[in-house]
Amino acid sequence: MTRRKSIIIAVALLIAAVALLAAAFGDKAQKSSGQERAQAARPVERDGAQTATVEVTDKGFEPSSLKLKVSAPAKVTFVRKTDETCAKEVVIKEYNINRKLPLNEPVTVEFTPRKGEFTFACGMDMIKGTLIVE
Ligand SMILES: [Cu+2]
Repeated sequence: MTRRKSIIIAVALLIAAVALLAAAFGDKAQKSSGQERAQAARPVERDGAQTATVEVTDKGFEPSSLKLKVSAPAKVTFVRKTDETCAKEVVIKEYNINRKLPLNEPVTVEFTPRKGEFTFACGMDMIKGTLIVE
């Protein structure tokens, strides 16, 4: 085998190894972010506020829990996507928030989270979600 050929083979093996590693790590990264989403969604920082969107679907609030940072202004936008729900308003008792949710109309509530766990719910307190503030 010539030296040139063995270099080509070595490079090909290296590329294959890198591709395998990338596939393995990419898969792992995707899995852990999926798990995170199932636990609690994290807000996105925008204009000095932590922002997040919660949809009302036939499954309830999605995501059903949000992790917020304490004392940083929060803007949470609720969008009701279905008529097949009793969650036509959202209530966050501890923050004196009670807003109607017209179909497909984003409604943003603003508040400054205090440490603890708080419930957001429909007007009858049947469909619920959780704000985890830490
Ligand atoms: Cu309800």
